[in-house]
Amino acid sequence: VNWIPSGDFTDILYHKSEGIAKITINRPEVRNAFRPQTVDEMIAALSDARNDNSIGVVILTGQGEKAFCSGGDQKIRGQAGYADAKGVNRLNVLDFQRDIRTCPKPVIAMVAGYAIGGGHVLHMLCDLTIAADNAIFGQTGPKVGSFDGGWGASYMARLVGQKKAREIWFLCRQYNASEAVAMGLVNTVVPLERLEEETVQWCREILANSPLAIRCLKSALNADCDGQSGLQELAGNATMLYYMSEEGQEGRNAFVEKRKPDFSKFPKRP
Ligand code: 2NE
Repeated sequence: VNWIPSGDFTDILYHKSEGIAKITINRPEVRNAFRPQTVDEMIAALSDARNDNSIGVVILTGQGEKAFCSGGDQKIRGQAGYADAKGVNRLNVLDFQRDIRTCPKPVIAMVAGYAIGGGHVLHMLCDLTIAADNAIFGQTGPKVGSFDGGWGASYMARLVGQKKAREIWFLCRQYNASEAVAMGLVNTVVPLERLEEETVQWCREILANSPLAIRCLKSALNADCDGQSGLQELAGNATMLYYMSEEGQEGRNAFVEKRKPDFSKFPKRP
C-alpha cells in the first residue's frame, strides 16, 4: 500500500490510501502508552477520517512490533486522571472510545505485540481485530490501581461471556493470540510479517460492499448494547435515509416554497 502521510501530529502517525485511513500510536518507547495529547490527536485523526468522503474504513494500530498499546501512560498519571501539557488531569480516552464506537465507518484494530490495559479496551471497541501471532492481550487495572467499568467491562462480557470477562479482570493474566481468537476476542491471527497485508485485504473486502448497509449494520449492532445512545445512532441513520428520499424532501421544499406539502403521491406501504 502506498500510504500517504496526512495531518501534523506528534504522538501519532496518520496515513491514507485506497479509501483506508491508518492511525498509528507512535510512542514505542513506552509500548505505545497514550497520554492526553496522544488521545487528542487520535480523536482529531478519526474525526478527519469520518468526515473524508473518500475514506471507508479506518485501521488503528501501534508503531513497531512490540505493542499495539499499553494503555494510559502511568508515568504522567495524576490524582484524577492523566496529566496534559497544562497539568490538568484527564481521562479523554473515554471520548475516543465513544468516537470509535459511533464512527459510521468500520474501525479495525491491527495488533502486534501487547494490547494491554486501556490499550486492550481500545482494540475491543474496534469493530474487528486482526492479531499478529506475537500479540498478547490482557487487563492490568486491578494491579496498577485502575479499572474500566464502561465498555471495558460490559462489552468485554458481550464478547467473551461473563465468566471469562471476570477471569480477565480479576486475575489480570495475559493471553496469547490463539487463546484470544478461541474466546472471541479477536477475528483472526496471522503471522506477524503478514499483519498489514491481511488487514488491508479485510479493508478491501469491506470497501467493495455497500457503505450505507455497513453504516446501518454497525449502528444496529451497537444499538443492541448501547441503550438510548445506541438507538440514537440507529435512528440517525433512518433520518438520514429519509432526508435522501423524495418524500422527505417534499416537506422541506414545501416549507421553503411557502406552500402546503403534498404527500399524496407517496405510498402508504404495507
Ligand atoms: C506492556 C508491558 C506488558 C510490556 O512489557 P515489556 O517487558 O515488553 O516492556 P517494559 O520493560 O515493561 O516497558 C518498556 C518501557 O515502556 C514503559 C516501561 O515503563 C518501560 O520504560 P523504561 O523503564 O524502559 O523507561 N511502559 C510500558 N507501559 C507503560 C505505560 N502504560 N505507561 C508508561 N510507561 C509504560 C508492560 O510494560 C506493562 O505491563 N505496562 C503497563 C500496562 C498498564 O498497566 N497500563 C495501564 C492500565 S490502566 C489504563 O490503561 C486505563 C484504565 O484502566 C482506565 C482508563 C484509562 C486508562
